[in-house]
Amino acid sequence: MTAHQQRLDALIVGAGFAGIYMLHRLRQQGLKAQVIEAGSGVGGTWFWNRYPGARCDIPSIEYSYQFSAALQQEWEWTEKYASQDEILRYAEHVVDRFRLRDGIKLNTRVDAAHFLEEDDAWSVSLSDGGQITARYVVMATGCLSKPNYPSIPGLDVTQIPVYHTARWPHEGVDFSGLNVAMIGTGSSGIQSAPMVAGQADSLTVFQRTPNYSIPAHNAPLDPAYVRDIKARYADYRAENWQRGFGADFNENDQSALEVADEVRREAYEARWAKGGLAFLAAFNDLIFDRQANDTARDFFIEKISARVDDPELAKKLMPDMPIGCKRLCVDTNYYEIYNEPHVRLIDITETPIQQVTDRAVVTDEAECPVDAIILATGFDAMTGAILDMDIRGIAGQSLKQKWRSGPKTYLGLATAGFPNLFMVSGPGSPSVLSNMLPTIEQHVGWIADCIDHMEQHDYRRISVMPEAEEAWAHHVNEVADASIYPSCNSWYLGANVAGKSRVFMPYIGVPPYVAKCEEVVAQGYQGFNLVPTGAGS
Ligand code: FAD
Ligand code: N01
Repeated sequence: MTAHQQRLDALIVGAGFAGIYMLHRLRQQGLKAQVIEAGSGVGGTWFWNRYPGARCDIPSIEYSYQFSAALQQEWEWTEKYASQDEILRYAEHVVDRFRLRDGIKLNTRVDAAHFLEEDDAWSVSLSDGGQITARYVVMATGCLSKPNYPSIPGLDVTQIPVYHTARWPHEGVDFSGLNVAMIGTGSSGIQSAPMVAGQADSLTVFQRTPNYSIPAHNAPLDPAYVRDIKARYADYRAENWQRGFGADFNENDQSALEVADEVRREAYEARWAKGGLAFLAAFNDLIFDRQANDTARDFFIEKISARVDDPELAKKLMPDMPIGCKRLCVDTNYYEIYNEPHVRLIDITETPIQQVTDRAVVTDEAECPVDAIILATGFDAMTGAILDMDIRGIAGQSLKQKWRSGPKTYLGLATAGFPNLFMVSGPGSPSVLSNMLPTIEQHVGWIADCIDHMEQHDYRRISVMPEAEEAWAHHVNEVADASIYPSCNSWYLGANVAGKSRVFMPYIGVPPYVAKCEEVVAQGYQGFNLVPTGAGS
């Protein structure tokens, strides 16, 4: 075997929070494991998304690992919602603290992974020409890691500098004195627009769909609050596992429709004053009942009106989809920028972008001369990064082919026909509809335990039973169909990417999901087929 041909027990793709913890767990179990990461550093999301204003929207006290009580106690977050650079420092710290750096190969992409049936192992091809054989492969490739680039004539050849929020230059960008165009008004656009507006000579925002956004009210963390949480961190985490999104949203168990108007309004005002995603837990039916949702929508519409001086402009910023149908955005002064004379909104459903030239973004109506373009156009979510690789399972079946009508998995952990291959936060798991650090840890823990089970009991192959996968896909859709989620064109459905199949990808509900994962194990890996060493396939 040459230096370029390596044999491992497990290969992990991606060095975000999922890959980092996966490596730690598998090493603890004595496996020879390695992470392959395309970027030049660890941290995944927090390595790539360095746009101004980038920060988390789940409080950092919760958006952090819980596998090590010592780490939890030692690390000090400075703000309620930590900034990108602080979260990246945390990821770097974890890698050093648990001595993982030598197990991570950077600047290298996994291009292909082919299952060797005779060997019960994966043959993995790397972008540097390297070849690795591994008995297990774990895709820790991220739900939001493949940027979505709009296809606008001229965009790929323009002389105007173009920056995607998810591929932001490490040295930062100084927009002082520049006229800037921003395309996209999702969380990334809404977080960065006020920062860019604060620097640039002018900012023109090109909006396709208006979004709902709630103030973050971000602030330095109160040391007394941190002391209190740290004194009961394990209990606090345990309580949050019982919550629908796995986060402390202070859920109210009443229907929005069963309380008096004043009570409902008071509840909304209180949540608005606090800020953040917990607004959606003001009542138990906001994401399940359109009429209940409308009450929250009316409240938001009023708030947008109050934040934007020009009523015509305010109207353009008002979404007509149910609130929460696309991920609720969390902002600092987003709507207020439109009260400034140098910020302009162009609704591209009225005046579509025709092309980008070497000096301007040209719409049906006008030419908008700009010096820089920001693409806040999001991601090919949930499946984009996995399907970028040539993955071939039993009988050479390609995953792209298998998922051509939408992804199918069992529990978002594995997919039939691709033995010994696991996914962290795969489609069909709560993933993006949860506080992702805990649910990443839950997935990593499940996979690590499963591999340990295989090693201890001398199994050489684990594969998903097709009927278990079908039943799970049916269940994921059944739950989604009872909610407001499928009612708008969100990335949860793949609707933001041209040609992508419209399938609702995440699973709604952390507690029932975790219970199902535990039950599957308790029933002897129900829905999986385990093949002992020495037995035929
Ligand atoms: P990622 O962090 O995406 O890491 C995946 C890694 O895999 C990347 O580094 C990528 O380069 C690498 N990779 C992919 N394909 C290959 C390949 N073929 N070869 C080699 N390497 C590859 N979630 C929350 O719960 N709360 C939040 O507040 C929150 N804020 C967010 C803010 C932003 C701006 C974004 C974009 C997402 C946010 N998320 C949030 C979701 C976030 O993606 C997850 O919380 C989490 O960081 C995902 O970690 P991960 O390790 O699964 O994936
Ligand atoms: O991406 P998005 P994002 N022409 O897909 C528009 C997490 N996150 O990077 O809605 C014109 O939400 C698109 O329009 P439309 C979080 O989970 C969290 O902002 O498809 N416009 C939309 O307005 C989030 O949900 C934070 O009609 C085009 C925008 O671009 C997820 O990541 C911060 C277009 C994309 O919005 C993705 O967020 C950032 C085109 N061709 C991200 N294509 C936190 O706050 C797309 N658009 C923690």
